[in-house]
Amino acid sequence: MLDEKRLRAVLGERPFRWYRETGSTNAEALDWLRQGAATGSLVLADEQSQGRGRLGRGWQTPAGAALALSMVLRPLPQDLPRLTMAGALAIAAMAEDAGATEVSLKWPNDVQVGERKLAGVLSEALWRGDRLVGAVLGMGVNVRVDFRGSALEGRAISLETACGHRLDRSRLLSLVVKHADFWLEQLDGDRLHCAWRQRVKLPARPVEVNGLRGMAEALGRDGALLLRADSGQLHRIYSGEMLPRPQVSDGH
Ligand code: BT5
Repeated sequence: MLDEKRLRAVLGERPFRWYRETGSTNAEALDWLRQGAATGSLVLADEQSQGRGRLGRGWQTPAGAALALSMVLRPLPQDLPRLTMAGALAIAAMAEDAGATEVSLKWPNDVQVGERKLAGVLSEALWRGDRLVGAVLGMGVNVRVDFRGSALEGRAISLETACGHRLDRSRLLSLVVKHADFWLEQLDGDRLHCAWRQRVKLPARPVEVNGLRGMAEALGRDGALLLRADSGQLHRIYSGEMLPRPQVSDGH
Protein backbone atom coordinates (compact mmCIF):
# COMPACT_ATOMS: atom_id res chain seq x y z
CA MET A 1 0.00 0.00 0.00
CA LEU A 2 1.34 3.41 -0.89
CA ASP A 3 1.07 6.12 1.72
CA GLU A 4 2.77 9.35 2.66
CA LYS A 5 5.27 7.71 5.02
CA ARG A 6 6.30 5.04 2.54
CA LEU A 7 6.68 7.63 -0.18
CA ARG A 8 8.87 9.82 2.01
CA ALA A 9 11.13 6.83 2.63
CA VAL A 10 11.35 6.12 -1.12
CA LEU A 11 11.70 9.71 -2.31
CA GLY A 12 14.04 11.07 0.36
CA GLU A 13 14.36 14.85 0.22
CA ARG A 14 12.50 15.26 -3.06
CA PRO A 15 9.40 17.45 -2.69
CA PHE A 16 6.22 15.55 -3.47
CA ARG A 17 2.45 15.77 -3.23
CA TRP A 18 0.46 12.61 -2.77
CA TYR A 19 -3.25 12.20 -3.45
CA ARG A 20 -5.35 9.20 -2.62
CA GLU A 21 -7.53 10.37 -5.50
CA THR A 22 -7.25 13.27 -7.90
CA GLY A 23 -8.37 14.24 -11.39
CA SER A 24 -4.99 14.16 -13.06
CA THR A 25 -1.46 14.27 -11.62
CA ASN A 26 -0.38 16.23 -14.70
CA ALA A 27 -2.99 18.91 -13.95
CA GLU A 28 -1.83 19.06 -10.30
CA ALA A 29 1.82 19.24 -11.34
CA LEU A 30 1.13 22.06 -13.82
CA ASP A 31 -0.59 24.01 -11.01
CA TRP A 32 2.35 23.41 -8.73
CA LEU A 33 4.76 24.49 -11.48
CA ARG A 34 2.75 27.71 -11.84
CA GLN A 35 3.21 28.25 -8.10
CA GLY A 36 6.98 27.75 -8.41
CA ALA A 37 7.56 24.06 -7.57
CA ALA A 38 11.20 23.01 -7.44
CA THR A 39 12.55 21.10 -10.43
CA GLY A 40 12.19 17.36 -9.81
CA SER A 41 9.10 17.73 -7.59
CA LEU A 42 6.67 14.88 -7.96
CA VAL A 43 2.90 14.58 -7.88
CA LEU A 44 1.58 11.08 -7.26
CA ALA A 45 -1.88 9.61 -7.00
CA ASP A 46 -3.29 6.25 -6.11
CA GLU A 47 -6.31 6.85 -8.32
CA GLN A 48 -7.09 9.33 -11.11
CA SER A 49 -10.65 10.20 -12.03
CA GLN A 50 -9.67 12.19 -15.13
CA GLY A 51 -6.28 10.83 -16.11
CA ARG A 52 -5.13 12.43 -19.34
CA GLY A 53 -3.87 10.79 -22.48
CA ARG A 54 -2.78 12.64 -25.59
CA LEU A 55 -5.08 14.50 -27.94
CA GLY A 56 -7.87 14.81 -25.38
CA ARG A 57 -7.98 11.09 -24.68
CA GLY A 58 -8.30 9.60 -21.21
CA TRP A 59 -6.05 7.39 -19.12
CA GLN A 60 -7.43 4.86 -16.63
CA THR A 61 -5.86 4.68 -13.18
CA PRO A 62 -7.99 2.55 -10.87
CA ALA A 63 -7.28 2.68 -7.13
CA GLY A 64 -4.48 0.56 -5.75
CA ALA A 65 -3.52 -0.91 -9.12
CA ALA A 66 -1.17 1.46 -10.92
CA LEU A 67 1.48 4.09 -10.74
CA ALA A 68 0.51 7.61 -11.75
CA LEU A 69 3.17 10.25 -11.36
CA SER A 70 4.12 13.60 -12.83
CA MET A 71 7.49 15.28 -12.47
CA VAL A 72 8.01 19.04 -12.61
CA LEU A 73 10.86 19.97 -14.97
CA ARG A 74 12.47 23.05 -16.46
CA PRO A 75 13.91 21.91 -19.76
CA LEU A 76 15.19 24.06 -22.58
CA PRO A 77 12.52 24.55 -25.26
CA GLN A 78 14.50 22.50 -27.78
CA ASP A 79 14.56 19.55 -25.40
CA LEU A 80 10.78 19.39 -24.91
CA PRO A 81 10.22 16.56 -27.43
CA ARG A 82 12.81 14.51 -25.60
CA LEU A 83 11.00 14.41 -22.26
CA THR A 84 8.66 11.73 -23.53
CA MET A 85 11.62 9.66 -24.71
CA ALA A 86 13.22 9.91 -21.26
CA GLY A 87 9.97 8.90 -19.54
CA ALA A 88 9.38 5.94 -21.83
CA LEU A 89 12.97 4.71 -21.42
CA ALA A 90 12.68 5.01 -17.63
CA ILE A 91 9.52 2.91 -17.55
CA ALA A 92 10.98 0.30 -19.90
CA ALA A 93 14.07 -0.03 -17.69
CA MET A 94 11.91 -0.29 -14.57
CA ALA A 95 9.78 -3.01 -16.19
CA GLU A 96 12.89 -5.02 -17.05
CA ASP A 97 14.32 -4.55 -13.55
CA ALA A 98 11.04 -5.99 -12.28
CA GLY A 99 11.51 -9.04 -14.50
CA ALA A 100 9.44 -8.30 -17.61
CA THR A 101 10.70 -9.44 -20.99
CA GLU A 102 9.65 -8.39 -24.49
CA VAL A 103 9.52 -4.76 -23.40
CA SER A 104 9.58 -2.29 -26.26
CA LEU A 105 8.47 1.23 -27.12
CA LYS A 106 5.84 2.07 -29.67
CA TRP A 107 6.08 5.43 -31.39
CA PRO A 108 5.41 7.96 -30.08
CA ASN A 109 4.82 7.38 -26.36
CA ASP A 110 3.76 3.86 -25.44
CA VAL A 111 5.64 1.28 -23.45
CA GLN A 112 4.49 -2.17 -24.40
CA VAL A 113 5.02 -5.77 -23.46
CA GLY A 114 4.62 -7.87 -26.55
CA GLU A 115 1.92 -5.99 -28.42
CA ARG A 116 0.08 -4.74 -25.34
CA LYS A 117 0.28 -1.33 -23.74
CA LEU A 118 1.85 -1.37 -20.30
CA ALA A 119 2.29 2.35 -19.81
CA GLY A 120 1.80 5.75 -21.37
CA VAL A 121 3.76 8.96 -21.15
CA LEU A 122 2.37 12.45 -21.49
CA SER A 123 4.56 15.54 -21.22
CA GLU A 124 2.91 18.94 -21.14
CA ALA A 125 4.59 22.34 -21.32
CA LEU A 126 3.63 25.57 -19.57
CA TRP A 127 4.29 28.78 -21.50
CA ARG A 128 3.93 32.43 -20.50
CA GLY A 129 3.78 34.23 -23.81
CA ASP A 130 6.81 32.92 -25.66
CA ARG A 131 8.70 32.02 -22.47
CA LEU A 132 8.77 28.40 -21.40
CA VAL A 133 7.99 28.29 -17.67
CA GLY A 134 8.54 24.54 -17.46
CA ALA A 135 7.00 21.20 -18.21
CA VAL A 136 5.60 18.17 -16.49
CA LEU A 137 6.47 14.61 -17.38
CA GLY A 138 3.50 12.33 -16.66
CA MET A 139 3.87 8.57 -16.49
CA GLY A 140 1.12 6.03 -16.01
CA VAL A 141 2.00 2.37 -15.47
CA ASN A 142 -0.40 -0.55 -15.08
CA VAL A 143 0.83 -2.61 -12.16
CA ARG A 144 -2.16 -4.81 -11.36
CA VAL A 145 -5.03 -3.34 -13.33
CA ASP A 146 -7.49 -6.04 -14.29
CA PHE A 147 -8.50 -5.43 -17.88
CA ARG A 148 -10.68 -8.52 -18.23
CA GLY A 149 -14.05 -7.64 -19.65
CA SER A 150 -13.03 -4.03 -20.32
CA ALA A 151 -12.67 -2.29 -23.66
CA LEU A 152 -8.89 -2.48 -23.24
CA GLU A 153 -8.79 -6.26 -22.83
CA GLY A 154 -6.26 -7.67 -25.27
CA ARG A 155 -4.68 -4.24 -25.86
CA ALA A 156 -3.43 -3.40 -22.37
CA ILE A 157 -1.34 -5.35 -19.87
CA SER A 158 -0.25 -4.99 -16.26
CA LEU A 159 3.30 -5.44 -15.06
CA GLU A 160 2.33 -8.18 -12.61
CA THR A 161 0.83 -10.17 -15.48
CA ALA A 162 3.98 -9.61 -17.54
CA CYS A 163 6.25 -10.68 -14.67
CA GLY A 164 4.03 -13.43 -13.28
CA HIS A 165 4.38 -12.36 -9.66
CA ARG A 166 3.28 -9.75 -7.13
CA LEU A 167 5.19 -6.47 -7.19
CA ASP A 168 5.72 -3.74 -4.65
CA ARG A 169 4.60 -0.37 -6.02
CA SER A 170 6.94 1.64 -3.82
CA ARG A 171 9.90 -0.37 -5.14
CA LEU A 172 8.71 0.21 -8.72
CA LEU A 173 8.35 3.90 -7.99
CA SER A 174 11.87 4.14 -6.67
CA LEU A 175 13.16 2.38 -9.83
CA VAL A 176 11.24 4.52 -12.27
CA VAL A 177 12.30 7.75 -10.57
CA LYS A 178 15.93 6.62 -10.53
CA HIS A 179 15.84 5.80 -14.25
CA ALA A 180 13.96 9.00 -15.07
CA ASP A 181 16.56 11.10 -13.23
CA PHE A 182 19.26 9.34 -15.23
CA TRP A 183 17.68 9.89 -18.64
CA LEU A 184 16.58 13.44 -17.86
CA GLU A 185 20.26 14.27 -17.30
CA GLN A 186 20.92 13.18 -20.90
CA LEU A 187 18.39 15.32 -22.72
CA ASP A 188 20.87 17.10 -24.98
CA GLY A 189 23.23 14.29 -25.94
CA ASP A 190 23.17 11.39 -28.39
CA ARG A 191 22.81 8.76 -25.73
CA LEU A 192 19.12 9.31 -25.00
CA HIS A 193 18.18 9.32 -28.63
CA CYS A 194 20.21 6.20 -29.43
CA ALA A 195 18.70 4.29 -26.53
CA TRP A 196 15.21 5.37 -27.52
CA ARG A 197 15.75 4.46 -31.17
CA GLN A 198 17.01 1.04 -30.20
CA ARG A 199 13.94 0.34 -28.15
CA VAL A 200 11.27 1.61 -30.53
CA LYS A 201 9.84 -1.22 -32.59
CA LEU A 202 8.87 -0.02 -36.05
CA PRO A 203 6.39 -2.35 -37.69
CA ALA A 204 7.55 -4.12 -40.81
CA ARG A 205 3.97 -4.00 -42.10
CA PRO A 206 2.14 -1.09 -43.72
CA VAL A 207 0.65 1.37 -41.24
CA GLU A 208 -1.68 4.31 -41.17
CA VAL A 209 -0.77 7.46 -39.23
CA ASN A 210 -3.11 10.45 -39.13
CA GLY A 211 -4.82 9.24 -42.29
CA LEU A 212 -1.52 8.76 -44.17
CA ARG A 213 -0.73 5.28 -45.38
CA GLY A 214 2.73 3.90 -45.86
CA MET A 215 5.71 2.25 -44.19
CA ALA A 216 7.30 3.49 -40.97
CA GLU A 217 10.81 3.97 -42.30
CA ALA A 218 12.85 5.58 -39.54
CA LEU A 219 12.89 7.90 -36.52
CA GLY A 220 14.25 11.43 -36.54
CA ARG A 221 16.53 12.85 -33.83
CA ASP A 222 13.65 15.01 -32.66
CA GLY A 223 11.38 12.02 -32.17
CA ALA A 224 9.59 12.39 -35.50
CA LEU A 225 8.39 9.34 -37.36
CA LEU A 226 9.57 9.24 -40.97
CA LEU A 227 6.75 7.71 -42.92
CA ARG A 228 7.26 6.66 -46.54
CA ALA A 229 3.79 7.21 -47.95
CA ASP A 230 2.40 4.99 -50.67
CA SER A 231 3.02 7.90 -53.06
CA GLY A 232 6.76 7.58 -52.35
CA GLN A 233 6.95 10.87 -50.46
CA LEU A 234 8.67 10.95 -47.06
CA HIS A 235 6.67 12.64 -44.27
CA ARG A 236 7.93 13.77 -40.86
CA ILE A 237 5.20 13.17 -38.30
CA TYR A 238 5.48 14.51 -34.77
CA SER A 239 2.34 13.26 -33.13
CA GLY A 240 -0.39 10.82 -33.88
CA GLU A 241 -1.48 7.25 -33.60
CA MET A 242 0.21 4.49 -35.56
CA LEU A 243 -2.37 1.94 -36.61
CA PRO A 244 -1.79 -1.31 -38.43
CA ARG A 245 -3.19 -1.06 -41.89
CA PRO A 246 -5.52 -3.86 -42.81
CA GLN A 247 -3.92 -6.04 -45.46
CA VAL A 248 -5.92 -5.87 -48.65
CA SER A 249 -6.67 -9.31 -49.92
CA ASP A 250 -5.99 -9.74 -53.61
CA GLY A 251 -8.63 -12.38 -53.90
CA HIS A 252 -6.27 -15.37 -54.28
C1 BT5 B 1 -1.02 8.07 -23.25
O1 BT5 B 1 -1.91 8.70 -24.08
O2 BT5 B 1 -0.63 6.94 -23.37
C2 BT5 B 1 -0.50 8.95 -22.10
C3 BT5 B 1 -0.96 8.47 -20.79
C4 BT5 B 1 -0.33 9.25 -19.66
C5 BT5 B 1 -0.94 8.93 -18.34
C6 BT5 B 1 -0.22 9.58 -17.20
S1 BT5 B 1 -0.77 9.00 -15.65
C7 BT5 B 1 0.08 10.24 -14.84
C8 BT5 B 1 -0.10 11.49 -15.66
N1 BT5 B 1 -1.30 12.20 -15.30
C9 BT5 B 1 -2.18 12.22 -16.31
O3 BT5 B 1 -3.31 12.77 -16.26
N2 BT5 B 1 -1.68 11.58 -17.38
C10 BT5 B 1 -0.34 11.10 -17.12
P1 BT5 B 1 -2.43 8.09 -25.44
O4 BT5 B 1 -1.28 7.61 -26.29
O5 BT5 B 1 -3.31 9.14 -25.99
O6 BT5 B 1 -3.24 6.82 -25.04
C11 BT5 B 1 -4.53 6.94 -24.49
C12 BT5 B 1 -5.28 5.68 -24.89
O7 BT5 B 1 -4.72 4.55 -24.21
C13 BT5 B 1 -6.75 5.71 -24.49
O8 BT5 B 1 -7.52 6.31 -25.48
C14 BT5 B 1 -7.06 4.22 -24.32
O9 BT5 B 1 -7.33 3.61 -25.57
C15 BT5 B 1 -5.75 3.66 -23.83
N3 BT5 B 1 -5.70 3.53 -22.36
C16 BT5 B 1 -6.35 4.25 -21.40
N4 BT5 B 1 -6.00 3.84 -20.18
C17 BT5 B 1 -5.13 2.81 -20.36
C18 BT5 B 1 -4.42 1.98 -19.47
N5 BT5 B 1 -4.50 2.11 -18.15
N6 BT5 B 1 -3.62 1.03 -20.01
C19 BT5 B 1 -3.47 0.88 -21.36
N7 BT5 B 1 -4.13 1.65 -22.24
C20 BT5 B 1 -4.94 2.61 -21.75
